[in-house]
Amino acid sequence: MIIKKSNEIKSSEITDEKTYLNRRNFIRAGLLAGTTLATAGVYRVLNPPPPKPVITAEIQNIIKPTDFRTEEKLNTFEEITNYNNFYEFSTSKTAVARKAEDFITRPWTIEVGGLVQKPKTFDIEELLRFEQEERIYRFRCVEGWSMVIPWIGFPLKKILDAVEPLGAARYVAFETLYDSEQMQSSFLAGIDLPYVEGLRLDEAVHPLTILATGLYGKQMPNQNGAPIRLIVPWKYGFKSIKSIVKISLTDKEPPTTWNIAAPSEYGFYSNVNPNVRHPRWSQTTENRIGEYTRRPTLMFNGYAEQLENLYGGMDLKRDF
Ligand SMILES: Nc1nc2c(c(=O)[nH]1)N[C@H]1C(S)=C(S)[C@@H](COP(=O)(O)O)O[C@H]1N2
Ligand SMILES: [Mo]
Repeated sequence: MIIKKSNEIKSSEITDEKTYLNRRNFIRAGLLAGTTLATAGVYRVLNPPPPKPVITAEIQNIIKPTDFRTEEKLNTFEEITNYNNFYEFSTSKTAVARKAEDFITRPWTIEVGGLVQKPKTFDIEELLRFEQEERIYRFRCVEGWSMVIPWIGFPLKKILDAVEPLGAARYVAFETLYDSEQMQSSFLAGIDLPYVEGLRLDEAVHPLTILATGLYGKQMPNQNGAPIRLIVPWKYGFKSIKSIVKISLTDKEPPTTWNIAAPSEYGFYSNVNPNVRHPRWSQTTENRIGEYTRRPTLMFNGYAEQLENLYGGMDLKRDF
């Protein structure tokens, strides 16, 4: 999650980019002397094709509650599906779509267990038969960009209720699929896999917290975390773990991927908070994808009123 604002890019780095581009031209020239086959192969590496348009099945009978929807302008389907963080596939936001194109998401199950009365493995087809709702939420990445996304899904509480948490359960741990055959990001991603995340149980059962099965009325595109991912709109985007295969109720705060990778930069709570700097950049404003001027970041990403007393007594300055 290393980002640079354009005004922080040094001219030396820009020169590097030019040298790099010249080298590409030089390699291309050299290829003219090679065989047609090799030329074609290397040409494809140097000029990756644009991602194919995403086509996923429609989700039927979506209900559209009047609450849970911001009136702000939606980001387009193209924006939402071509600017992604999904380190298992690539650390480049614009490359994830193409790298995840052939990701296999059927059959797919989520195992729900731990401190529960009735552990259960849910099949994705069963979860898609739950009543599906549209939730139009702001989505704010800790890197300083944001979008407005019309998610489809259902409250996480629905599956938690079904397994009947025991009294000792206080947290919920989530895990993403890790299949090194299909997910070939470089070791430079710098995070341990599988990707893991967690919530406090009261955050997990909050009505704003959903398991999302799609967006724009269609099943989840691979690059956005097919076939099912978490959405917690008042927290930084990295809490919203993708392509979930396992959920466990626990009595201890579960480990979380970005906290393990950089504990001084990413905490467990990670509530959106314009008053708490990331150690390397301010969080007071954000770049809404598609807009030219930065807009102010809202406390709890604009969801403070709906959270009621979730963080009563907590020192929000230390909540990063
Ligand atoms: N498994 C997994 N989940 C993940 C990530 C990831 O790299 N792997 N990236 C996170 C981050 S940093 C963000 S901002 C969002 C991005 O979601 P989007 O691509 O749908 O916008 O996914 C989050 N969930
Ligand atoms: Mo993010």
